[in-house]
Amino acid sequence: MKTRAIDLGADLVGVASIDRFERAYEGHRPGDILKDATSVVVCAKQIPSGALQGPSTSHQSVMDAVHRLLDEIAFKLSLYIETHCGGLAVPVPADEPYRHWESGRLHGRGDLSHKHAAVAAGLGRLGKNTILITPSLGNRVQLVSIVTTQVLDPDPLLEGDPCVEDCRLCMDSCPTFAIKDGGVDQSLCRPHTMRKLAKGHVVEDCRVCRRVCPEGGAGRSL
Ligand code: B12
Repeated sequence: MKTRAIDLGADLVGVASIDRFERAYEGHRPGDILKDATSVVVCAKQIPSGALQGPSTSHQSVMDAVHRLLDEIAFKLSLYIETHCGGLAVPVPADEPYRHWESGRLHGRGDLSHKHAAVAAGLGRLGKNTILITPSLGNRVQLVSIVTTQVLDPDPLLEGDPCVEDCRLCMDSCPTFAIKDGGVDQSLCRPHTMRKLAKGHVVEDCRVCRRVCPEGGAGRSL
């Protein structure tokens, strides 16, 4: 299954057992997505570090492309699991759509949180900016998950703090100081991040908490 995921274009793949999701919000656990779920497969795809430096139009195009690619990997891997391993498999959207939305505080939640699933699958740990840092590709990865009833061997968890000691660059660089207590205040982040361009295109303009992280991608300073 893992070889197939890599053949389909994933750069990293890991497996989590569902007992590792007990701290997830009710309604956002693997069993809420698929009855009798036993495992979650998580795939990561690298993005070019340059996308974080260039204009927001290029960044948005990279985000759209990587999410399409990850959704396709999850779709094909789900079919592979059902055909060759057995059981049912549900691909969880890489980005949108998701069901949970609180309009008052602009707060969304994925049907399953991929970054928490990636930690549970042993792919990395969450940095202070709350996104996943992997040992080989840093934080320059986007993620997708597949929930399945197929019993798969879980990968070992990674230990330790992934951040450079005493580093607070992401928190201090956030223009709205939205990163606090291991979470992000979405009501501060979203209005600043999303920008409407002259022709009406909406792009994610701010990505500073990811760009300044010393645990970046290829060529990162460690
Ligand atoms: C909503 C959302 C946002 C929101 C909130 C981000 C956040 N910190 O969760 C906003 C709009 C702010 C956002 C911004 C960005 N996002 Co976003 N976003 C999502 C989305 C759709 C859902 C995330 C989610 O459900 N979070 C859960 C939050 C709401 O819960 P919480 O209250 O913080 O959770 C707390 C506890 O309940 C507990 N918890 C919650 N669930 C679970 C589960 C388990 C198992 C455990 C143990 C604990 C636990 O832990 C938290 C701390 O206490 C995911 C896609 C997906 N389906 O996962 C992408 C995703 C997280 N985003 C991503 C990215 C890249 C970004 C940006 C970098 C984009 C950019 N502008 O450059 C920024 C980063 C901002 C930041 N510092 O977080 C990537 C992260 C990749 C990575 N390497 O980790 C994801 C995974 C998309 C993808 N397919 O790759 N995003």
